Amino acid sequence: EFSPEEAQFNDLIAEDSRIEPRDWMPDAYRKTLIRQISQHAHSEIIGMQPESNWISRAPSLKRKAILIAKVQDEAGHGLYLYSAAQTLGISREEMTDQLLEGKAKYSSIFNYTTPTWADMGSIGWLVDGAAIANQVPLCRASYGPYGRAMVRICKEESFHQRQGFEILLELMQGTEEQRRMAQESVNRWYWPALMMFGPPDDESPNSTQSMAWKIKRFSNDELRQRFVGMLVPQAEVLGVTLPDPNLKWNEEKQAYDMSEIDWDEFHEVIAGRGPANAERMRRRREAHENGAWVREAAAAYARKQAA
Ligand code: FAQ
Repeated sequence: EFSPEEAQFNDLIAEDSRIEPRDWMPDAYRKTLIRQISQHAHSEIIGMQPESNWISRAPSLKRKAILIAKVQDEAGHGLYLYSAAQTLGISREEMTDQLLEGKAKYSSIFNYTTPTWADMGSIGWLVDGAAIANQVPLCRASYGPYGRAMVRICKEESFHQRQGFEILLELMQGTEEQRRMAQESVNRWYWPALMMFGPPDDESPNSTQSMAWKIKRFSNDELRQRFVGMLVPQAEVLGVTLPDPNLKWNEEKQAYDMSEIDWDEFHEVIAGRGPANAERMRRRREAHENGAWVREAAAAYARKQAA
């Protein structure tokens, strides 16, 4: 027998309605949302680093202005998401501590380095592309504040994806050396981008419950397939090769056959041993310490206003 609150929660989920902050919800629902939304927020904030690496070296004023705007958008996404998580009863300080103490995860993808300008193209095309494929269904997540934050975030990610595609298109229409640089970058980002969707379905401990609660609408593998299906025609337009010799449409399965993802690499990166994990965390801590005076000043101002 369900309590009246729990019965109401179940009804709201069943009728595809939304759960709002003041509604009763099971502790485990609250906990998994805090986990997913805060990790998502941390990803947006740490995700500023790989691209900020190129702001001072963008090849033109126009590219620099676009890149600054994009990196700023990611900061904004982090802030909406922290706010959405706060409606579940966790404070911004707690979430920040969890990240800085290495207890909270953030997306594996941001632990890869950006040695060339073409990486700005690959991040936009592949990383923002994967983010959109994963996040468009999250616009319908059962928790209201998360779904609503996603709507705006997805609009901005679409612009980001186009600008990345356009960087690669320009390089692919350039010199031999530029084309080589674009292809080399796509080779490095393709597999890590596919890992963004998470472990395979049979090794995804959270999926079944999150799908039953309509937080996730599709499984990790379903979204990964959908993403690859999006990339194939776009790669043709660009003239780049996706670095998987086994990538082939399978008419019978109505899905792409592909090589096995290197899950050891995925687990290594999540465990903190990827190419740039240490550097990302070092810079995040440094930025947090450098921002201490801002937090102190804001708190002092708030106290003064209240008095
Ligand atoms: N990296 O049971 P599942 C962006 C963890 S886009 C690290 O399948 P779930 C935009 C997972 O947390 C990137 N950890 O988990 C941008 C769980 O660990 P836990 C951020 C991963 O939650 C673009 C464990 O493995 N997007 O920032 C990863 O049902 C350009 C087992 O996995 C989001 O966060 C991974 N790739 O499904 C910014 C989207 N995959 O928590 C700047 C929202 C899995 O139990 C520049 N999140 N794990 O300790 C989601 O959709 C889901 O959380 C998934 C994982 C699909 C990521």
